[in-house]
Amino acid sequence: MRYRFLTLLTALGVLLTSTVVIAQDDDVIITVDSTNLQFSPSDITIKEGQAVRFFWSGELLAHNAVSTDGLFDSGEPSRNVDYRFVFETGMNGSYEFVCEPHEQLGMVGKITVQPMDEPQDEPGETELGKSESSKGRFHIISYGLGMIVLSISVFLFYRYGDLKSTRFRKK
Ligand SMILES: [Cu+2]
Repeated sequence: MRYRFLTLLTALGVLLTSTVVIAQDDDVIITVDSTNLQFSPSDITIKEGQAVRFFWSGELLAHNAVSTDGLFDSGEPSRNVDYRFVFETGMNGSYEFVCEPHEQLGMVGKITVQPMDEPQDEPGETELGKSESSKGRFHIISYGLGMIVLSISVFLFYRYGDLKSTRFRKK
């Protein structure tokens, strides 16, 4: 009985952890390319509510990412950076950022943040945006449901397994 409970607990833990990971799935990761003097990608377009994650590790040179208007700043240049910045609703616009030690060498980038409600004169993009976000949501829901079904299956499997072995023992 205790074993079964532990199994359920584990399944539930996996379910919760996976959901959190999936929920951050639409982060856009900006790293440093193989030349070590360029952001990759260096020009991105996201939507309000999305986050940009500046992420690199074990780089040859130390880098940082600082927006020219001072909105975000990953801190001191470092070979290992994991800095996440969320563009909240109302923060649509264009943001340029630089790597301070290598700005002169062209290590710069640009983030375009589109408003939550797309402009009416771009119906094509509106459709694409909507279907993309609903797809993302569907993915989260279906993943969650999948994990719940899996948990129940595991529970039933052990239950059924017990019944079967009981019957077997009787014979
Ligand atoms: Cu740099």
